[in-house]
Amino acid sequence: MAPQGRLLIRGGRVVNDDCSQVADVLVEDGVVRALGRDLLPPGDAPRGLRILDAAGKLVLPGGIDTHTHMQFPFMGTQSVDDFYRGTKAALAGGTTMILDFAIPQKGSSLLEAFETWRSWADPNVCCDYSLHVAVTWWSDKVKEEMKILAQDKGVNSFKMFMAYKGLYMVQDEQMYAAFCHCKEIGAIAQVHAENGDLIAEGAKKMLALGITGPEGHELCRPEAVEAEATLRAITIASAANCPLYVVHVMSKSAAKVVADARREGKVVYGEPIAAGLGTDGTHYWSEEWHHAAHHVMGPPLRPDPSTPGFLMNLLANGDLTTTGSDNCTFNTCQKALGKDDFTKIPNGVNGVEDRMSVIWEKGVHSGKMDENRFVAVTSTNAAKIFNLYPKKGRIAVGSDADIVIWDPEATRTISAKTHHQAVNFNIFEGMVCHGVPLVTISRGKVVYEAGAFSVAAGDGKFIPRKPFTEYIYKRITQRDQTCTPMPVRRALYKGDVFTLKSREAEEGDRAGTRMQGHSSSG
Ligand code: URQ
Ligand code: ZN
Ligand code: ZN
Repeated sequence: MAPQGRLLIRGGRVVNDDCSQVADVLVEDGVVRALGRDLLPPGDAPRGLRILDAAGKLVLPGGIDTHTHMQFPFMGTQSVDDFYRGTKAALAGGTTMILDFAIPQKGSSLLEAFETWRSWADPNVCCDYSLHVAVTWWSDKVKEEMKILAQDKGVNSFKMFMAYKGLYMVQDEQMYAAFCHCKEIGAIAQVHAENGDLIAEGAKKMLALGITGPEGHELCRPEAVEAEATLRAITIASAANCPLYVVHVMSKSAAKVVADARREGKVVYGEPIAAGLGTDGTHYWSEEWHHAAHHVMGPPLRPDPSTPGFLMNLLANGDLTTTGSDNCTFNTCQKALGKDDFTKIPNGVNGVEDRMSVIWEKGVHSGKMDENRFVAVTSTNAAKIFNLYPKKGRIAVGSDADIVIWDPEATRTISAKTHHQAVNFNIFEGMVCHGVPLVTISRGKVVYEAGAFSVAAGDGKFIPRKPFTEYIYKRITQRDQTCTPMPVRRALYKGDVFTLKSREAEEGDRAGTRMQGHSSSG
């Protein structure tokens, strides 16, 4: 086989978010060098050039999964898909970049968390990655570290949890301070939007009622708990004039809140995830405990079976913007930590491998979106929001050669028996999906082809992201310049002003009144 430095993807339909064209794509040294018809004259291919025939197939920008938790230490255990297995599985599904979360404990350094996550990921990733960082507490040190992360470390997104009371949850005033600071350093604020106080109370109530199984997880955090927090986060972000990104929008009501806010002109983006688009919360009522427990995640999947279709409609029409997977996987024995108490079931589901196929099946094959919108919601929009565009999320001269040759007609059946993830369960088990990645190219190399990998741990790279993404910050700056409230100029008031009494004088007055009361009644 020719060395993988040069590739010619011939005759496919190249799909970007705004147009499609039949063209050849020449890849060299990890980037797209040329794009056009008949780049290679008929005859033998030059030495060192590998030709991939893409006739009749789609050539897409590799997927960007905006939300993963690989090898995440959480709820007393650690998610089983580590940076190696998780990113390898991502490639098999047509995803060529993930954005994971570095999450410090309360009181701990954000910078140290960032370096820890990098030390786990750098030697192990098979595809490119970047890191969001969570703000789980607030202090001057946190503020300073956010600035360093944004200016020197390539982090332009910070996540606040409104749930996980006592663990990661922050209060409204801390969120307001963090949002103001995000805006100052040019970052986008992200929220896990659920009312953590209500969840804690609801969980106590369910356990008191004897509901200890996975259904209790949904019952103690109904849709309103998510919708209320979503509206609160948007209100706080708007007060700070800070762009906001709502991670894992799981319910119809929360999605409507995001859609309404966008129509009111708020700079807010909503991210549904593969799980929420592909399945629903009726599984919590399964009589098989392990089946129900494997669907436990926060916010939960919703029992209303019309939810996935509704979220997909909003994703198709632009009310929702990007897609992640929130891949945070635990094996059955780990889920069983909560066999007698649903609050102890580690939260999280799979999706990093299947996100692209599930969205193709439920979004494009269903007729809700076209191939261009598919590219927008699986890579381009994320690249724009997180300042990776046009290196990522586009096939154009100069872009990174992260490319998928996609067969829109082929089908595959999702199963834990055949998936590449480490986890022993798949929430999409048995789903037949049109839309199959035939070849995945990462950093200009064929890394997955016909079911076989040719990639090693550490082949992926950390991708730093600069602050003040124009795509979102132009609007924010414009608002600062033109919408800052101005005082009304008016003539000075010259009339009388009521005299406020000091506290002592008021207390004296009250004592006097009491004395008078005594003497008149006595
Ligand atoms: O909330 C999250 O995003 C992580 C921490 C856990 N996974 C989940 O249940 N969504
Ligand atoms: Zn979350
Ligand atoms: Zn998450």
